[in-house]
Amino acid sequence: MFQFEYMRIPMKKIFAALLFSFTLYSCDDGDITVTSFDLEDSDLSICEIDDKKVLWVVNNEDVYESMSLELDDSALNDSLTNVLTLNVEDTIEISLSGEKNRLVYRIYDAEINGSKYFCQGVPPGSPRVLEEYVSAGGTVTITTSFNDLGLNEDADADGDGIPNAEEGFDPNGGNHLDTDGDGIPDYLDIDDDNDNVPTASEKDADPGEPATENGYLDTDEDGIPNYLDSDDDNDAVLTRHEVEEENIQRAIDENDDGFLSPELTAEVDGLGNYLNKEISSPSFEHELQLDHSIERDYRSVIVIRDFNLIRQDGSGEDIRFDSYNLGRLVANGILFKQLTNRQQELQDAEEENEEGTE
Ligand SMILES: [Ca+2]
Ligand SMILES: [Ca+2]
Ligand SMILES: [Ca+2]
Ligand SMILES: [Ca+2]
Repeated sequence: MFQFEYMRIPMKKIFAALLFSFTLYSCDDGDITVTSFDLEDSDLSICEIDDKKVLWVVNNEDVYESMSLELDDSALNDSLTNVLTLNVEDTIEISLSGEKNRLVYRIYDAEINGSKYFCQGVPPGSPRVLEEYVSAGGTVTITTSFNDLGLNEDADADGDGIPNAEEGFDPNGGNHLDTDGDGIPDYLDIDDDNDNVPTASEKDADPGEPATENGYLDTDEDGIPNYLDSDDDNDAVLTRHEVEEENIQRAIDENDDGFLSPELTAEVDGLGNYLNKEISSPSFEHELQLDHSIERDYRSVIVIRDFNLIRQDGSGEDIRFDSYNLGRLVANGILFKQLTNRQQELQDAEEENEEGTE
């Protein structure tokens, strides 16, 4: 709920205040009697125009209204319009003052199309604005977190098809499972056993193929599903050493997740030699690892504190808010770069080398 200051005072006074507001609005021409600001805690949309980000929500149900927040601040992400910040560590605070940062509430005479209205340089002439309130003062706080965490069925931060709950995700943080010890916890690791076959391409068993109790492919039937088994055919040669270096390099260059298909690595009967225990040589020893970058989902919650909404018709109406929860903005599929410990080591060594030769 929004918090008018008078919400905190005794019942009799609330009644008086409600009477007062009824009187206030009943003087209006037309039939507008609703000024509830009941757009709180909404799912927000965003667009960027003239270097300004506009967050907005509209309601076309019983009254045509919108709440929009315009922000122009260097603390916000400047390269992706659909995400406010990638900083999940700190809360961003923006002072809601001046022309550039402001909250605006409007009532219109007809249905409003938010993306047309807020995302074009000049707002269309129709619908017409009947009432407008603009903020004075206040502080916007933006708190951003990952929106792909948790233990529900659908939460799968790395998108490898195995939900966080099955990948040893620790909801309290700090103690996540890391099967291959590469520094990336399983719930963020697209290759959980570090064998260079992405989990997504080695988890599924076709009908008739050996599988674990949970239904995951287990070629060598040792009870460890292929996606957690560094030697899928149990021929004592690691899967990562049964695939040619140049195939791995091509996969990294092209970011082609399906590269370790049996076709590409086939030796016998269309079966990759990493899945064929009869073929335990050659062994292509190398240290290459797949690109472990993933896409992640973010959620920003926007709360505005200590401000007034001032009616723009000169009536002097001025409503005080202690705290207004504007809502949340969800941004999906944002590139999240990550390196395994080994990749980090190699990168550090390379950088040191470059510095040495300068
Ligand atoms: Ca994983
Ligand atoms: Ca793997
Ligand atoms: Ca196995
Ligand atoms: Ca093997």
